[in-house]
Amino acid sequence: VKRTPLIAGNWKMNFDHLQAIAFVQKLAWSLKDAQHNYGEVEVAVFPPFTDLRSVQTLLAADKLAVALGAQDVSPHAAGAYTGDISAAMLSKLDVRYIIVGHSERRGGHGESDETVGLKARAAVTAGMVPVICVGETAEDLEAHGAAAIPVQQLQAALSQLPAEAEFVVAYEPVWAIGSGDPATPAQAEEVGKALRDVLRAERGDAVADATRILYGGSVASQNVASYLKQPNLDGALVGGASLKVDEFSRIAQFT
Ligand code: G2H
Repeated sequence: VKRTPLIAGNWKMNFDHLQAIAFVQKLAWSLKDAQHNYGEVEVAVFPPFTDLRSVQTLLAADKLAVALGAQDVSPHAAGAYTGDISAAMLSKLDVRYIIVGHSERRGGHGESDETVGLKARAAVTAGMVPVICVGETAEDLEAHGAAAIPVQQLQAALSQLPAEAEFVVAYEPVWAIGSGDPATPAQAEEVGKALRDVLRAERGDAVADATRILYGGSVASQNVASYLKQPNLDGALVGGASLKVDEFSRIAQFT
């Protein structure tokens, strides 16, 4: 089954909007230069909220082949939620993807499986594609093995999503994030396979075959190809290495 790989750059809390413009411009040039080096791949950047408008304007004006993503979204549609950003607001900025349930939100902001599911649903309702992050901590790994917690997190998110929803799954073992110590390709594939089995059981063959499952956690240009070779991994969610133009561009040319 053929799925277009997705290379997603999660900037986290880095780059103000001026830095964002400079970065995306350089990235687009670099990708254009390298176009003959890679096959079909989708590249997306996930800037902080304050950068989205600037990046949107740049992408639209120059017709650049980079998709725009957001790092989070409110589960609520509108109203008295100080500090929150709604899915409708993001969709007006040509945002296509929204990360939900990143471990830095689950862990650092106490987001439950239910909240993550509601955020994914808010993204879908507003016409966008949630990137549902799942992953086990070092303690989970020790106690339950690699796949059990990611599988449970995915099932919980799916229970909130309508049958026709399009979404992406990102497997990010918490112990591998920002550590420089990524999961081995075989470890990541094992969980990728378990997640695809969940998709097949809960949503049927068409969804299981079409849905992209990304690996995230210390992805770099030297290791990205080894993940993309795995039958159940279809891309990467890249943090630290997405902040360097040359490095991120090399990652996008993994083939
Ligand atoms: C995991 C990943 C991107 P990094 O959080 O979401 O970050 O590549 O820095 O491990």
